[in-house]
Amino acid sequence: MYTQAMDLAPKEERKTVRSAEEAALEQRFEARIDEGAFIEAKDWMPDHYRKTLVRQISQHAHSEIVGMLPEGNWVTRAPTLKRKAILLAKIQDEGGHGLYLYAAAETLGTSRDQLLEALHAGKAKYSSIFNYPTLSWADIGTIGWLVDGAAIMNQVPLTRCSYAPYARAMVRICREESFHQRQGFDSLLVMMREGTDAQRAMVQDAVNRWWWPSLMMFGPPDGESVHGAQSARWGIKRISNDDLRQKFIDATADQAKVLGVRLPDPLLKWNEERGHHDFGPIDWSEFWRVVGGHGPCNKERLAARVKAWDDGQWVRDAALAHARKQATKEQAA
Ligand code: FAQ
Repeated sequence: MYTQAMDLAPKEERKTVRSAEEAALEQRFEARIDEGAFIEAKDWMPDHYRKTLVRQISQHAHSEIVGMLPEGNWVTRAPTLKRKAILLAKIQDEGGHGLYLYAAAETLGTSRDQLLEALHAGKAKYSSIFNYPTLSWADIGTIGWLVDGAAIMNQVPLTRCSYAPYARAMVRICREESFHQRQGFDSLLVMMREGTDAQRAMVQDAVNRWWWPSLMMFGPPDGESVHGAQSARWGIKRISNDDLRQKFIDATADQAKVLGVRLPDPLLKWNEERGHHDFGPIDWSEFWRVVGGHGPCNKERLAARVKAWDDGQWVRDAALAHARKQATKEQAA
């Protein structure tokens, strides 16, 4: 009698056979990465590559969703109907980005429920920037200019990420973020050029508060980046944290001149020899405090997300009940 069990080698031998197979698969995977090929959801990939992607994509998705909160705070207080419509559209875009990204993470075998559970339990990270408060209307323009500006700088290289479903999601996200950055800049430009002295002061105050946290969005310095080298090796990150931060500073310093605002760094200066701006030290203790859950709004942000999830339970229940009813009807027909 031939059974499947009889085909199996003893346990130890099986392990060696499997690991030899795995070594060959890994070699092929690394060769494909070296060729610059894209990896699709059904392709074989090492566990560590999969986990790295789930970690980064889920953090990214959570950032988009939590990122709706600081801006949502100003929907009812936008100064004109036009600005309110633009803000609403922008916030909806961020929600959409979160959904594409959760879908991209799901292709790696982790469900959206699992990802959200980790967020709500305070185990998953999201971008440090969204733990700062939005104190005035100028904060909204400044988020568009600086926060979306930093997001695009970081995300354009992700359109060439080796994991194809993430790269594809990033193409559309980057197009929308670019519109967001321009609307923020436009909103500030109007205040700076046509506004009162008080409005100009409001813009300067917002820029003073958001500048350093925006620089922290790119993550810790390269020497302290835990995942940076491996993610670069795998073609997940194409440009390092420090190099992206420098590119952002160079681009933004020129935009600040057009706006007529001062970036709050007395050491910010063009360095002809380097072909880049020099800048002052970043307070990394503040960054780690915020990432560790002790920023100005961490508790409030998490509580708002948990409440939204709990309040929405009846909608999810109703949708599932409706789907079940439809399926039963179809079966009966
Ligand atoms: N905040 O080893 P690395 C947006 C953590 S979307 C919190 O260098 P990695 C749109 C990092 O996770 C903004 N944590 O990490 C919008 C790791 O901890 P772990 C989000 C941070 O992954 C605009 C540890 O530090 N964008 O703004 C941060 O190689 C306006 C060591 O760091 C993305 O997520 C941080 N800033 O590089 C929405 C883009 N930085 O996981 C609404 C995709 C680092 O071991 C309104 N992500 N950490 O526990 C990335 O490109 C990367 O994940 C980095 C970090 C560059 C963020």
